[in-house]
Amino acid sequence: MEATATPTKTGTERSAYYARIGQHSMTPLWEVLGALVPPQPRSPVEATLWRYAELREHVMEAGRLITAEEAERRVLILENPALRGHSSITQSLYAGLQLIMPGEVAPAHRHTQTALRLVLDGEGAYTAVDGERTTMRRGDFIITPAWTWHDHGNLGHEPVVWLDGLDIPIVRFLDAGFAEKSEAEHQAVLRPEGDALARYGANMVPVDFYQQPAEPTKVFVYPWERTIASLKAISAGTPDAHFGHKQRYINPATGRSPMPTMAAFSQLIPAGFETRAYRCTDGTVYVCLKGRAQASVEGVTYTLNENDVLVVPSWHAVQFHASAETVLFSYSDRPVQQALGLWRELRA
Ligand code: 1HN
Repeated sequence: MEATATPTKTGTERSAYYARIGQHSMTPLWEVLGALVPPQPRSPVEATLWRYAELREHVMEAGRLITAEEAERRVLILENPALRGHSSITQSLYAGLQLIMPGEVAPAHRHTQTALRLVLDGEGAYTAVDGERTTMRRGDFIITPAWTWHDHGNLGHEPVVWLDGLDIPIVRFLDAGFAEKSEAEHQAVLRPEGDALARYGANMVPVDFYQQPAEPTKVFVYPWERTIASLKAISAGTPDAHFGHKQRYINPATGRSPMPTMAAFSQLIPAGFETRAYRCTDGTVYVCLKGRAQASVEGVTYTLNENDVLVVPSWHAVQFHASAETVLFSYSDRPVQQALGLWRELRA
């Protein structure tokens, strides 16, 4: 019979043992159990603010260093300082600022990662998704569903910058990524601009259309004009204590997030309003589209101006105080957490 361990076994004996079992690719659970199963999320992600006024010149410099064609996508990744080298803004999400110069084309490709775009700066660019082009205007929220062909172009006279949000870390975690380049630089235009919104985005769908579970959303553009009109109309009412006036974007054919892996939101916080402390398990990327606000994340204050990006890690308490009427766009991995029964929130 093997001798039972006494609690007094020395650190040296244990280390020697760990080294021996290490030779067999084994490691003791008891050294890591607390970290593996924490009583509540302890995200390594750092709350971080990217100030567009400081970033813009660096983004523009990329326009002089590399062409969109050479780069395939000319993007500066917003990399969380705690996750350098991982191309991630949170553990599950990617964010980047993409620049397209007048006359340029970002060639057609497709991949199993889902992308969202939020247009920030400049006019005259378009993005094409599965045969339909859409003009990109500031504040427009545009989706490139997984495995749909997409290319971008700039037909105007100024540089155009948008935020890309992708589920790259999720797809990488699952080792489920595929990608393909098109032979053609841009895809054929099969339908006129606005077709998807007219057919699927006017509280009606074609008579014989029933969305299939794995089928991508048909509505792929949520124009700023519509978002701001609804937020403004709603803001005549009483703001929610934790959010101000907050809406989530849906696929109207399902009532669910238009992307299986990411949720997107828009909220209006009235001038002078302070939201109460709020935590949720989905680390969230916020973009200030309008106004100016102070964000307090676990007691640290950040000032958000137009086009600034703030990441709030999982289970960090966040509060906003709007100095002027503020509109925030945000996205997170909430649909994944909800599908898995993991999502939680706490309203103080
Ligand atoms: C991508 O396809 C785009 O289409 C942007 O604009 C950023 C980052 C990683 C992988 C694919 C785009 C991307 C990307």
